[in-house]
Amino acid sequence: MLIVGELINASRKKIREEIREKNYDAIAEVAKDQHENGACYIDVNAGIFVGKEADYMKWLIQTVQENVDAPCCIDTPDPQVIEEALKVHKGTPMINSISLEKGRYENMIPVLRGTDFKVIALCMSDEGMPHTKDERLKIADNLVNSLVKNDIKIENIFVDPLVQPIGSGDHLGREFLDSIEAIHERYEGINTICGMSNISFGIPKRGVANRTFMVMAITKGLNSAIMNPLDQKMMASVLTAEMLLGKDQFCENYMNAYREGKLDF
Ligand code: THG
Repeated sequence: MLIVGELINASRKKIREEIREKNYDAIAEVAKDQHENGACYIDVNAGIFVGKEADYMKWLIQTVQENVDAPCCIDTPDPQVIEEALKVHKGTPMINSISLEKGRYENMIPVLRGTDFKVIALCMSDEGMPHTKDERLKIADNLVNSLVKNDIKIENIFVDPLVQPIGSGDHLGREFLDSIEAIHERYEGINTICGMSNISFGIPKRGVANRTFMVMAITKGLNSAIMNPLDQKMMASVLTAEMLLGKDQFCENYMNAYREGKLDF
């Protein structure tokens, strides 16, 4: 499982204030904590700072990369913010994300063309959020084909079928899971990714729903997630699911986690 650490996101109250005040040490700490606990990419999102998003985004990237040896997952719908961010980012970033929405799609393609960037293809269009597997696959098809035509390697594409709250419809968990499975069947070598916590929006005891849904998605082939690597119970579920699916040779990761006390809670 390729883990993208989600915690540096201005939609979180505490982080919002730390970004606003450019509190270097606080952001550095959250970056280091996530990296030490298994995040390969550090998501950075300054989306709530309208008009100042690019400035804060650049500062976040520099702060993260001065403190951890990891690329960022540049989390913004705005292609101009991505372009600004790329001026300071070192190494090969993950772009979060391209979608079929007008303005986003056509302005993002020239930025991505021929690069080795990891690209999240978010299943969203001007028709709004997709609900069924078929709606998701239609958007995914469109995005994957156009990315490949623009010289993005299939191994660098991360399709996000978009998790939606189970409280909005009983079928929404199932449709999401089926789309993960269908995407892996259709495109050999592709990756899938998602932000899991949306599934439990509006219901109590969100953690157990998030963890259970994660395990179900891993069974369908999910191989990357935007998540909190400091959430020990979630990390244990991921590790255990992968071990039981034969994706952890000689149970090495599982046994290491056990020895480090990471399965004790
Ligand atoms: N897909 C893609 N990108 C995404 C998402 C996605 N980026 C943003 C988001 N969804 C994933 N990131 C986060 C970051 C933080 C939190 C949730 C998702 C979080 N949420 C707290 C909660 O849910 O209880 C509340 C926030 C708070 O602390 O105030 O921490 O789906 N491609």
